[in-house]
Amino acid sequence: MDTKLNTKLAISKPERLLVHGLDLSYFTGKLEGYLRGKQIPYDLIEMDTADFKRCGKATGVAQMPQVEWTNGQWLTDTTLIIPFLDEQYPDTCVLPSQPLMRFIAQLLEDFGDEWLWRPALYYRWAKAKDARLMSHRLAEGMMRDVPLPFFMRRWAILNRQRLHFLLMDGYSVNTAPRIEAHYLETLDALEAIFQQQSFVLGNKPSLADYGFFGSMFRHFFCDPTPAGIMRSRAPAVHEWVARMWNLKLIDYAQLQFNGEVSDCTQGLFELVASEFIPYMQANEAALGDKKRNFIFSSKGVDMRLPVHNYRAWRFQRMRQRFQALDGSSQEKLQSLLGVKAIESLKQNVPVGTAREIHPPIKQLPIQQLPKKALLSKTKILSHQWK
Ligand SMILES: N[C@@H](CCC(=O)N[C@@H](CS)C(=O)NCC(=O)O)C(=O)O
Repeated sequence: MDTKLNTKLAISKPERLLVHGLDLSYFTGKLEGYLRGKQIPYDLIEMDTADFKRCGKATGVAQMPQVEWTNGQWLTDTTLIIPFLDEQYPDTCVLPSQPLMRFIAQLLEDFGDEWLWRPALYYRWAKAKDARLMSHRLAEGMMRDVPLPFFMRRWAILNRQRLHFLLMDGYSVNTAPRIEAHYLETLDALEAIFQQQSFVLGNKPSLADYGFFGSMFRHFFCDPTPAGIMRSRAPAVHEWVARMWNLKLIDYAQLQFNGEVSDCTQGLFELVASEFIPYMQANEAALGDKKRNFIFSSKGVDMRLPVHNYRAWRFQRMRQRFQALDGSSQEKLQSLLGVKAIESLKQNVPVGTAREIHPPIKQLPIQQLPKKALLSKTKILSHQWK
């Protein structure tokens, strides 16, 4: 172990991180891209169902990725892990220090994480070719410790994913074209950016790029149907995905964010303002009304969506950050997002954050727990860096 103390947090860093996840997972891909960019050595440990449960017990949240830090400490939730690691390894920060650019990068991370999830899962599980391939991969990967014949493991995972990520997440024959449009519109908006500049916020990679990387890399670039669309419709996005996987953030360390948002990002901000912010607002309102589902109208197409506590917390965090900005930054954001979205961001944040109000959200950036023998049944997939 490297026991050199970080003077700010006095935390010792492990030599290698142990990342529990899957090489087809959205958020594992987001974290892997970031760790590669920062050149932080890690091993990817392919989860099986037992490891998924064990990690969930250790952190209090059943999700992937989950990261073993050191001395029995765990990291969970990429949106908390990234700022934590940025502080630990400050030479290669992806969070802009200038407050307005920082807010924009975090807003786009929210959009990438929470808005593109639905179309990403839709293409994977609604399209026959994609569903066949991915159910095969999950049955032989994550489900390898389930004592059932292969065809039954495959059948079980296919049905589980279709139930949760299609039927319970707004999918029907009527809404399918709109869910596809969420991908196509984002692809077009990103294509307009990458035809002009190398990264979302200019010539330096930032949190905004990693916010898009999970869905764009692990789903839209790799799953057959959306990948075909990306190759023909958005070649600059295709090229950006590959570049993100290969870049070293240290090569960009000397560059500064210039504090100006280029005109080519306009299409992206229109999507954030017209669909994503109203969606986040409707989700929080439904949670306040103690509903489990709500109807969201996406350009006139009604979708029945489940309420997410976690997304209410993300939206409250977004408002807190917006309200902490100075007047001129708020005005600049109004010119990017329009009056209506700004009014939503100005709404009061209830006392405490949603995380405190809704105790099931237990994600902590770092959690002290007794060391457990977690690795007995797991398999190290790949060794990255060194
Ligand atoms: N906010 C979390 C989201 C993690 C997440 O939702 N991961 C997905 C896989 S990519 C998951 O664990 N899904 C659980 C399931 O499918 O049951 C993060 O950023 O790490």
